[in-house]
Amino acid sequence: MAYAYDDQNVFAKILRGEISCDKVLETEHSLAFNDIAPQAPTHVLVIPKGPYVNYDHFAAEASEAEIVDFSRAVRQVIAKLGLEPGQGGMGYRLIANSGEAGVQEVPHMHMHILSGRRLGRMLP
Ligand code: DGP
Repeated sequence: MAYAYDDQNVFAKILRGEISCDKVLETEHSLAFNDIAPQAPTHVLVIPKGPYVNYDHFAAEASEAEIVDFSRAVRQVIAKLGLEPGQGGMGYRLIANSGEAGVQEVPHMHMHILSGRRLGRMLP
């Protein structure tokens, strides 16, 4: 089934410059900015610039250049904020809510980077 991308979603508007964001980092294919409703002292969202609905769509159809760029952009944010575990940083959690079960609200692929406090366990 084809993925249907809605270009009126809020992250598409941020990418077009129609809505402002608190930018953390930008690369050729990715953009990172602070979440508007932070769930932890550090809460950054990383999005690909391409029109991908969710992680599934991105991983299936993005180019290798976009996927590598995105993966490195996540890591660059982590390094910029000094979060690297085992290298003086306190660590972090990555979350990519996708679809209904994941309770994804914004239908543009995004990765949450959460840190700044010890987060509750998610798995038993
Ligand atoms: P999710 O449930 O994974 O789709 O999370 C969407 C996140 O996007 C949520 O944590 C709040 C954030 N968000 C929604 N609208 C905006 C916005 O206009 N600006 C920013 N920076 N973040 C937003």
